Formats: sequence, C-alpha cells, structure tokens
Amino acid sequence: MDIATYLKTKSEQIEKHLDELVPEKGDLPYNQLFRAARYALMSGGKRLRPILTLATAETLGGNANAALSAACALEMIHTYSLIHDDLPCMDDDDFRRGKPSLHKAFTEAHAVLTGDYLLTYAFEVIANDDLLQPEQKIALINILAKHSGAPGMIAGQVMDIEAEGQQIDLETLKHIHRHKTGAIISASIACGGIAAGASKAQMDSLRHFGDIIGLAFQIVDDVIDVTSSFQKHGKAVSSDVINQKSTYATLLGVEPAKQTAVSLLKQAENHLDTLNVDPSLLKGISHKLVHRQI
Ligand code: GRG
Repeated sequence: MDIATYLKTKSEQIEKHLDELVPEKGDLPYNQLFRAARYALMSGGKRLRPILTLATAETLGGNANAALSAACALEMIHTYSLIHDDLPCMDDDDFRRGKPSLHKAFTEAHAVLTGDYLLTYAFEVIANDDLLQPEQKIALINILAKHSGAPGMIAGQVMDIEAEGQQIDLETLKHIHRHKTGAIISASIACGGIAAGASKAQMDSLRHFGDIIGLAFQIVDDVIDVTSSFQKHGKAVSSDVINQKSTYATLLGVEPAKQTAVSLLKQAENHLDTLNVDPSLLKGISHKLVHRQI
C-alpha cells in the first residue's frame, strides 16, 4: 500500500472509531456538549497524531486494534488543544479548518467545557479498553498526562503566550515548539510503542525519533503559516503575525526554515534505523509530514 492510501485508510478507520466514541445523545439535557465535541472532532483534521500511533504499533509488529483507543485519545487531546487555543483569551482565532471556531459556532463557555470534556474523556477511553493490559493502560495514561500536561504541551502554551510581542532567539523558540507541539507528536509515537509492547531500547529510539519529528512538524507549520495562510486559516494573515509571534519562518526566513526541517527529518530517520524492524512505513509518513503543503 502506498503512503497516500495508507493515510486515507487509517484516517477513515480513526474517524469511524471517533464517531462511535462520541455519538450524539439526543435524550440527554446536555446533548449540546456532544454536538459541540463532534463539530470540532469531525471537521476534517489530517489525523496525523493517531495515524502515527497506529503506524508505530504496526511497525513494531503489534496489534493495531490495541493501539486504536490511544490513537483516538490523542486526537481528542489534540482537538481540545485547538479549541482552547482558538479562544479569545489565547490566540483569538475565529476560524479553524475553514469553519467558524467552536466558540464562534457555539459559545465561549461551550468551547471551554468541550475542551475539558475531550481531555478527560481521552483518559477514560484508554482506561476502558479491554484490548490493553493493565500495565499498558498505566503507561499510556502516564505518557499522555505528562506530554499534554505541565511538563509538555501546557508548558509550551504558557511560554508561547508569554513570548508574544517579545524578541526571542532560536533556542527559546525551539524549546517552545518542542513543548507546545512536539510533546503531543512524540506522545503519539510513544503510545504506539506501548500498545505494541516495544522493548526499552525501541522505546528509546522512538523517543528520539518523536522528539525530532515533532519539532520538524512545527517548523513546517511555521512555514505554511506564512506561505499558505489562506488555505490554512481562511484568512490572508495568520494570528501568529497578528499576535507578533516569532516563528522559524520569521527568525530564519522561509527557505532556511524548510532546510532545517529537512535536516531534522534525516536525523529522525537515523533513529528509526536503530529500531531493528522495517522502518519504511514511519519513514514514508515522516517524509510526507515534512514535505506537506498544508
Ligand atoms: C490551549 C492547552 C492549550 C494548548 C494549546 C497545541 C496547542 C497548545 C495549540 C494549538 C495551536 C497550534 C498552532 C499548535 C501548533 C500545533 C499545530 C501545528 C496544530 C495543527 O495541527 P495539524 O496541522 O491540524 O495536525 P489538523 O487540523 O490537521 O488536525
């Protein structure tokens, strides 16, 4: 199967499972919560994080079905972060994926609560998966909590907000990117490893791979923010520009930023070569991720 077909097939599998996990519940007085969650969750994301989880599990010879709940949990956490990031008190973005952001389509209160619901439900989904052993559940919950929590994405978001309007250097920006974006990408890869029963040495290789590819992903996002703002945001100028945020594209320039991402891709691939399994699937996805246009 070529990579484009693999991505499409896995994306459909993930969407089907998300659809089952978050159905509309017409008879509940708080059904608006599920409508709002589905509005954000089923609105055409690329599903990169859950695909990385499934692909990592498959690469290691694990049962991809055992990785499916962790994959969906990651998409829920990713979606929550986007909902909260779009709020007026954060990036104040009125559009996401070409549609009104959740707080515009519903209310700010619904956006806060829907994010809270998706974050907490992600952990419940893993705790209730019968295909996982108890020790796997604990390891998955631990990784997800750390990478989405204070040592990971939340730290990144705090540093990102505090850096608004400030002149920061490349090292500081790298530190923010690795936390804000990289932490969830590397968690996606680590979760695939845990679901597949990876060895300690394999988990170490995955950690290095995830850390580097997560940074590369955000650098490419910085470039797309400048080069394809309209396709990405539905507006000509991104909120990064409006909020005076430093990015790889503004600090280095577009071409050097692209080159940095390509060089990180090579480093990430070197870590895949130490897995002692055929890494071609993860290499193919990484290549797509770094050479994407949107
Ligand atoms: C508010 C708690 C809280 C955290 C926010 C991750 C994050 C921290 C905010 C999201 C905003 C942002 C620009 C993050 C950078 C990560 C990123 C590139 C998100 C977009 O990911 P894609 O391209 O999106 O995978 P799709 O739409 O495909 O799901």
